[in-house]
Amino acid sequence: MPLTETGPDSKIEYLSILNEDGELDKELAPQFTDDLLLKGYRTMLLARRFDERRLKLQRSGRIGTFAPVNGQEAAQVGTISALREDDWFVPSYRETAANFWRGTNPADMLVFDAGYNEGIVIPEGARNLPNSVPVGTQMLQAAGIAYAARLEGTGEVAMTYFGDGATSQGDFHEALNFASVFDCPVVFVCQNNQYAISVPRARQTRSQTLAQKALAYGMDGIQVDGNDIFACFAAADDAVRRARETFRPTLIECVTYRLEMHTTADDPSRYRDEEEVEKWEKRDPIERFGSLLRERGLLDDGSLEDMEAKIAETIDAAWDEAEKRIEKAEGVSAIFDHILEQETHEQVRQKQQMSDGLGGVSGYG
Ligand SMILES: Cc1ncc(C[n+]2csc(CCOP(=O)(O)OP(=O)(O)O)c2C)c(N)n1
Repeated sequence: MPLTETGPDSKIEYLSILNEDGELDKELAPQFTDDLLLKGYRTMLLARRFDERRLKLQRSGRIGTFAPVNGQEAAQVGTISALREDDWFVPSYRETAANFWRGTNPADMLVFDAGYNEGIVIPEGARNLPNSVPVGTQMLQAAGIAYAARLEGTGEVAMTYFGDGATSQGDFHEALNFASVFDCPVVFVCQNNQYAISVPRARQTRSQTLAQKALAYGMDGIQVDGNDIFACFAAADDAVRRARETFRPTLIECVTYRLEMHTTADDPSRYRDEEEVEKWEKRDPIERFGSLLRERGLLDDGSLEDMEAKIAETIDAAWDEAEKRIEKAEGVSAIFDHILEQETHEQVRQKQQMSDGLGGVSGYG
């Protein structure tokens, strides 16, 4: 029986444009205005400082748990900035930096972190979906949105975000398969931050890359340096263009690292060593991008200080607004409302239990 070659005819490539020493590949580098470069940097820094404040708020009992973005800012800002305003952003729970790029009000995020529905109401006309806390469901929603966009001929694209752990969910495989078979203009952005809570990437899959899973579904896949904002943008821009022109979906694997805990309920020192974290700290996406901006004369100690001061003001104002809104909010048990037209017995019981447990207060703060 003769053996002949079959299977996918494409391979997975790895893209890096701004390397770890801050050197830019001039041939591959996308062209940006100085304003856009600075906007990208500011958004990344805002997300990091916002996390630092949220950690303090959580530790002092003002808000509940949240998932820090620290280390993944370039993967998010690089990819999301390839979208148009009328495209769809379908996030998971860690997409703080991407949310800021999309104009999400930081006060809304704090109201949500404190447990109130009011924080995730989609503003009129916005194409940003709320954070998906169930791992993986958002990928199916993005495929469905993209399918509808193609049928309605709107020319819109959906971009959805998830982690390495989510690639083990059935939803991931169903979403990729559906999107590819039915030509859905969707970009799947996997932030491979090396861990699904305490489960390392090596225990998640034996595949050499996560990007190659695209080939099984007959779509393009690419792996990029997720701490390099230029590589993330270039891959996303290419994928968005393909989606818009041909409706074909793409899987992008951003190789990155979560520098912080999974959520505030997690202690990463129990499953990873300091050495590994230090190795990744040297590849910090904000530092790397910042060095380039300094070299180009777009950033110096003085302008960075001004930027930090404005960011601190933005965060102070967000917490002031959030506190006022929390006082007037419906109450945390309202999370049971607006789900089903008629509540089930079990929902009625759980809602009562929650109201009793919280003594009917309107918040944790
Ligand atoms: C359907 C579902 N199963 C389990 C969980 C519990 N859970 C929350 S986060 C998480 C790990 C997800 O890891 P990954 O997809 O790598 O994303 P990351 O948190 O690293 O960004 C798990 C299992 C959940 N939220 N939803």
